[in-house]
Amino acid sequence: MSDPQATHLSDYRPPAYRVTRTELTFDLDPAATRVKTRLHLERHPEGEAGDPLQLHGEGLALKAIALDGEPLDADEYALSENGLTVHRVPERFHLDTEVEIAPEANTALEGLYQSSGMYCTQCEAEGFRRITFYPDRPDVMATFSTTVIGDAGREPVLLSNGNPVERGELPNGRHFVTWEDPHPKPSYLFALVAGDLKKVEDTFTTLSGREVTLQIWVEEENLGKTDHAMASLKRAMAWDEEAYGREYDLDLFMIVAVNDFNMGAMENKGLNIFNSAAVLTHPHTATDAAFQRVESIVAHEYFHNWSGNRVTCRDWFQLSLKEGFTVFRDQCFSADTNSAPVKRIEDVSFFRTAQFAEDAGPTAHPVRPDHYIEIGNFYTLTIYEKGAEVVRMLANLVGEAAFRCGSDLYFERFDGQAVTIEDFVACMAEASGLDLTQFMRWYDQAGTPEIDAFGEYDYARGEYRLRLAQRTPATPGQPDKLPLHIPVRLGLVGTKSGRDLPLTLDGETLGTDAVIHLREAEQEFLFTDVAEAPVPSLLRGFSAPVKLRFPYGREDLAFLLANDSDGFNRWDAGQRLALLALDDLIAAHRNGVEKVMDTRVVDAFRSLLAAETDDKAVLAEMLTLPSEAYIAEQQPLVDVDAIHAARTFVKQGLAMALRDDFLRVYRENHLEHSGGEPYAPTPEQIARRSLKNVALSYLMAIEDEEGIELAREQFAADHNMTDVRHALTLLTHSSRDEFSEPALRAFGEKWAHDPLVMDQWFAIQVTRPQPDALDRVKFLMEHPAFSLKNPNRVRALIGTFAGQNRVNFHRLDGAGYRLLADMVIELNRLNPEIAARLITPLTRWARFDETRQALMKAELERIRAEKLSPNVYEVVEKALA
Ligand code: B3K
Ligand code: ZN
Repeated sequence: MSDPQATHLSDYRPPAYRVTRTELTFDLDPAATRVKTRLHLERHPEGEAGDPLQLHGEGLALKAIALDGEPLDADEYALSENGLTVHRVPERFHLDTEVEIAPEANTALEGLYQSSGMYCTQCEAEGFRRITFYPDRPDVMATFSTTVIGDAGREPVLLSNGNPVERGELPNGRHFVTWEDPHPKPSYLFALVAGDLKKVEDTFTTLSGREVTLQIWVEEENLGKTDHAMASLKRAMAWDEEAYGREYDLDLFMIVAVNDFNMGAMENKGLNIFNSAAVLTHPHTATDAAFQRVESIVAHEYFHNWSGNRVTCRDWFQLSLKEGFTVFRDQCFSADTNSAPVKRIEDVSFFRTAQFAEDAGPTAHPVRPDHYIEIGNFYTLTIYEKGAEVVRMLANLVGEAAFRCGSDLYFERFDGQAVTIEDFVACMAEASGLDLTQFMRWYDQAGTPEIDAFGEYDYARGEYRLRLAQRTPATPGQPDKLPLHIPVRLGLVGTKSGRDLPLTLDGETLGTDAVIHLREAEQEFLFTDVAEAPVPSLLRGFSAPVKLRFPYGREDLAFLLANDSDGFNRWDAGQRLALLALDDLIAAHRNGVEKVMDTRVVDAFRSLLAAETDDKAVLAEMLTLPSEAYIAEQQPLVDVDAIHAARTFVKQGLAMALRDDFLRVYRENHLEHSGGEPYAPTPEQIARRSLKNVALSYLMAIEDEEGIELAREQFAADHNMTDVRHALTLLTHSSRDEFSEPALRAFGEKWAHDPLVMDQWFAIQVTRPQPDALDRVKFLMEHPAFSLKNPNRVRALIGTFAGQNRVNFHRLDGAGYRLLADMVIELNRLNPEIAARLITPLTRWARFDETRQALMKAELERIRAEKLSPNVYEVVEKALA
């Protein structure tokens, strides 16, 4: 087999033929499903007479083919590994095909497959071609009519996109339902579900007074776990009307929960298919974080109905057009429904850890890539999260009103079309009158821009001079970068008053919080009438996805932590302060010097704990030390063990110094046990739980006897999964196996029937810092609840170990790397999309010492020696390039 070939953006051509209508009939069978397809086609205005008709198709057994009702002779068409070509076709015609596929044999979970006995589909990006021959590209949009035939006993429920228009009985215990989707859509939004499912139903009345039926379809035993998803859906529908003026456009909106699913969920028109982990919740089985994740994913998929479905992407290079924009939309929705500062802190914290690492590694790519081998590899943090940051910058640049006008213009002008990122940005430029030419570079340049900032206060003149220099490092295929248009939101905090000072720049008064525009490689900003010496608070709210360096002293950071009016930057000042202390300790560990705790960190934490704060959620974030992964991001060369030792040292130092404060905070916020209110995922309750659980984690860091007692009680009280899981994690990660072993056993037995809880049980154990973690992974792989065929299980056990247990994954004997490579090799055959994602930690080899580099590369080489799927091939080639 020849090496897989790349597709290039510069090669884009419109399709030669377009499909005006698609009629499908599925006769379901696990081993031999028959798919009959009638395509109504016409030549594209830009196509030429004589152009052959080319259809994608993979793994399809063609049973019949006819053009305008006439069966085609073997020499009138050609079949290949990738599809079907009909040599001569008229200007307007219909084509009938019939193919056979085997859903039960589909372990890649793309196209039509079976999950827990039910049939379901995943077509984005290129799964529809595994269902039937089709121009499987997003710029071909058609109305669909879909008839699904199944066994009335095994598959009483038969679903597809749109509205059901006909149903009936057939001989041999079969029955059918026909669905009609009036909105033209690309094939990637097609969906089919068939099985023995039960529904929960509700309604939503749109702004214009139309009543929409809402259904969530689940297996019977999960009927009690849909309330939160349903409530989230209704909130999202109302929010999209309010924030974007977007109403739902069908009479029926369905969500289906599926156990085997590669991603979180999929926005198929009118029939969203969800990974069960992204929709099912119950206080006893799901944590606060899971409740919030469900809310945001339900909203995300719903928002796609406009940003993605009604207006879609011209080609897959434009993927961030729908994903970046929709992530931005779901982030704003979650900020509005929960604690806005905490939402921003969580998003940025994740972004700076994971996306920065991607941007600095061998798979770095721009928000709009210009080539790919396998588009399935491009559902990345860069496309999604950096794409969302870029839209956020746009929204801040043009301002709220113009952003709304721009989005209205975009949805109206391009409704029913497949468009590009330029089309979107042009609407924003038109609505605001701003020139966004330079801004477009954000879409085309990979890598994280770095800003070096220097400030100088002139007492005599009352001036503050801020110098900013930007530079974007080279990334694969992009050695040289141009300066970007970077909005830097800032304030100058007076060191005497502790307040934001009024800002005057070039004679213009800007208030006390303003955005300055960095466009050049180097630029100077002179603020006048600055009454007192300030500490600058830069990049407030993380106003651009960049790394900003400023030579802050520890006193400056403690000052900002206490005084900054921007909640995000207060948190960030605390993180920076902790990082400086951690740097010293990492160096001490490496040099074998005795470690000393920085008292300024202790003092800063003491003040935080003493202050009467009403935002407990933000306080919990401020009391959380930077993660090992984030600390690693800051180091020139990652020393896994030194980072772990340093972080543990700081945590223990804080716990020893502030033990009584942590105990008090725990007690003050731990109300549930004493007959308090029932669990609810409200911002107030979540804030209290996070704060007391952070406090408990400090007490457990020193294995304080009272702390251990509290953790054991919290576990035994069994009040809600957030508390139970946290307590079990702390016990399991402590050295007190006499307490954790019985607790783990009890938990494992109690929840053996619930795979989503067992995933948490796996994750708790494989993140244990003790040296037995890797053996546990191997042991748990033999557990009856584990299966390599289920992506959630693989992620919970193997993904979590490799991604989150840094000391054990990076063991110096290479056993962690070997285990991961073994799994990648097996999954390469079963599920290439999951296999390719799993490799990520190995691709980061360049960040480690020579010994680890060699071990990691050897495992990558071992993978490369296999017969690889295009997915794994692309990632491994880049990693070893
Ligand atoms: N659009 C889907 C992604 C599915 C891609 C799988 N290869 C999920 C989402 O972003 O909403
Ligand atoms: Zn999406």
